Amino acid sequence: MSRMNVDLSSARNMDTVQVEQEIRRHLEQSLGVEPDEATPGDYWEALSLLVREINLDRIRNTRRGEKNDGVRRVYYLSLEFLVGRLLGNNLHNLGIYHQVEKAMVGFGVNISDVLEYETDPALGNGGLGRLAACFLDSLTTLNVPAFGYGINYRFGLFKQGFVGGKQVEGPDAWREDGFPWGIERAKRKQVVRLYGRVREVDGNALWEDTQEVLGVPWDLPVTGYNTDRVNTLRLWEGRATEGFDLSSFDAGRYQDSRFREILAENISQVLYPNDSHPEGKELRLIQQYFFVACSLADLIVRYKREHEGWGQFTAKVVMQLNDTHPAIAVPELMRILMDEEDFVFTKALDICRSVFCYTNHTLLPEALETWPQGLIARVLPRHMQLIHKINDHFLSKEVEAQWPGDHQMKRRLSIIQEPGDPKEPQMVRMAYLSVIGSQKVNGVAALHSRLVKEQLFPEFDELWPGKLVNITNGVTPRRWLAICNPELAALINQTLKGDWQSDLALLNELKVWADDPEFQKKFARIKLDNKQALAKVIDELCGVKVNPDAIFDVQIKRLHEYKRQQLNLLHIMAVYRRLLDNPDLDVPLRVFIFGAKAAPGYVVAKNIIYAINRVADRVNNDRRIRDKLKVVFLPNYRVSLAEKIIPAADVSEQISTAGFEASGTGNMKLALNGALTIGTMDGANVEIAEEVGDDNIFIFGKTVEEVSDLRQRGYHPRDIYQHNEELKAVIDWLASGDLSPEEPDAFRPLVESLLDSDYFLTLADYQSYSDAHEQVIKAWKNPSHWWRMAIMNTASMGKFSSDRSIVDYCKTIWNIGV
Ligand code: F58
Repeated sequence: MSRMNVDLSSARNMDTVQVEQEIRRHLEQSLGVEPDEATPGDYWEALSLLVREINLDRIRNTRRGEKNDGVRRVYYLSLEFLVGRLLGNNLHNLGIYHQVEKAMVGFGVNISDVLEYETDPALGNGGLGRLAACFLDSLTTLNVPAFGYGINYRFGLFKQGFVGGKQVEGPDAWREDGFPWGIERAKRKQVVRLYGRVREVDGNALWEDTQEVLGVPWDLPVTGYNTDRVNTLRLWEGRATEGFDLSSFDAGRYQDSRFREILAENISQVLYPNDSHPEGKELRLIQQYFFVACSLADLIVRYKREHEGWGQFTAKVVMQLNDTHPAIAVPELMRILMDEEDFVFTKALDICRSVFCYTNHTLLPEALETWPQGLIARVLPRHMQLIHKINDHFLSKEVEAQWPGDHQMKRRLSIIQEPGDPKEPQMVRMAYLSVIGSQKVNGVAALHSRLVKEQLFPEFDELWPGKLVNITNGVTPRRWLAICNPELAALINQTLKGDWQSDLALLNELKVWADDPEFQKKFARIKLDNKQALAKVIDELCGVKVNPDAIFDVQIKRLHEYKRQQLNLLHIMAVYRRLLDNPDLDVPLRVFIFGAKAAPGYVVAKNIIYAINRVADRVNNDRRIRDKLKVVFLPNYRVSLAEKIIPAADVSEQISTAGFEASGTGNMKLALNGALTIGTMDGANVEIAEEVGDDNIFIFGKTVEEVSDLRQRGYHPRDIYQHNEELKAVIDWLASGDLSPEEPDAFRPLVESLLDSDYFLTLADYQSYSDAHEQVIKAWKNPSHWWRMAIMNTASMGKFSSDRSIVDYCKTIWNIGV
């Protein structure tokens, strides 16, 4: 391949002609096609190769600079990274998006068609994975030396389709057709050991008879906005060690000889979509250990290359555990330090407690990971010993010092949970292991962090005051405004001085324009354009025509009972009935838009999807209501779909039961793009309300305190059902079989969950939610008021940039100057 004609370090300054030459060069010389016969796919590939070339050059420069400086690095360990499509993002960060757009016009090709060609890697479930991607973007933008470490899954989160309204899951072989961003670095492979047994020799622990698998790294360059730094997202892939085990094969143990291959091939095959109940999958535990072991070995090699001895380790390395999924890193580092590097136990624990930090993303008891002790002991025998050792030390020294003789407290704080039923296994609480092995523990929004202290880990907070902290989540304004909503970005550029993309607080200056009729008109026009574009997508995906003049009311997030898509559904059903009762009702047109995947084993969640689709079918085809109401469930919700929905949203549904949504980040993206929130006082909604002011948000429902009061008094959903005529009517309708005549009991899981337990208080919040929707309608009927509110929302989102979150992490947790 011939070299590039321009200097890579100045890619930012490339003009349209140079860009055009470079695209032509790649088409002709890398792909062997003439521009006039090239498809959008070819253009995409040519552009990606061009960007890859620039990134590789910069990655070398970044590394060189770091080696010379002996920098402190952040390692973000996460089983999920929802990076989204990369070409548009990279072009934007390189500052050549517009040149490329123009060059494409020259070739007679629309850049949107080219960008659409890229697969959207679904290497995560939801917010936790997307947060990791926003953080990598911000780390790089802020010039923080950082690595992301994760798994290069062959199959990402399942592809969602609907058959007769029910969710069906298909495989997501996202990189089958090639993915130009990934760079395999076979030379940096690591060996990971599993199973086997531990033998004590002269006081040393020998972990023997293990099975070995290889981890091969696959690097994705991470670019930042307005910086030449390129960080790395290193994803590990499982491979069998060379050859296969001839001795087992000769001895007739064919299964054993194949074992390594099967195991290795399976490790990085699939992302587990388990939600609601953690499945005790051995393979998931192996995945966790596999990526942790590879990552630790890798970063230690890097550390040793740059430093003599271990003296600088805690100064140069900090590892953020994204939830408890990488928690096995704590005993793994202990093992390395004690068994391979001759550290004594207490010193090794001190080091762990300097380099690890843990982010908690949930209070839901069933979502807090535990593993059967026997399973860990079998798969990772040495690690189980070390967990016991950490636990013994913690209970006998630290808990004992704080609460002398208090056995009850020791039982409560033990990493090993004693089962209620002696027949059940003892479980290892990964959250406790993470807290005990970390320097700092953070929640992801102010309310959540308070509840982490008060409800989840009160004893730890008492034992180690100051260890539990808050870092409110954020989102990257590059992907979630500049790139996904270019018209609004252009309006903001025209209106503000300074670069809001690097300093989102500058948006505040838009407030003076909130009442300006001309500005409102432009803002409203942009929203309408975005809604027109989304209407097309809706038609393509759902075959439903929606009117862009309608209110676009959006709920996009994982499907979970605590997020209460069912509350939205009950209200929609009520609205429909109101319209049937009175087709002349003076209400604005409304389109309710859903996007969500349900974990395949989560029965009620899937039932909610089915119910929404059935109601949608009925509503959308009922001429009596004269198109006043439409309901659409967009299939296969993912980052690239979010980028189309969010700029087009008028209303953002953030309606979780108070105390359950740790933060939410969709709430921030939607408000940033001028959608008004209808929401509970939960997660980051609380801080959004604080920023936008009570007049610019629709808050409803029980607060955390009211939820807990109600529970204490005794909650009886059937009482509410009996006393609320409208609510009773819609639930009866759901239960009647009318929506699914061929399967009259179809919605029993949902109806029973609502009437028998209603753990998430859907019925308790129903009336308040319905009233809040009336307020939404009232505001919509007054356009100048509506657009003022919408502008105020965009203008007030400065706090929710992930750049701010990362600065907070640097100051509060990582001890890095930015
Ligand atoms: C989410 N967690 C929180 N978990 O629900 C959300 O409030 C928060 O804003 C976000 O993290 C970022 O802090 C989340 O996305 C998962 O996806 C689980 C991963 C493991 C399997 C079960 C779902």
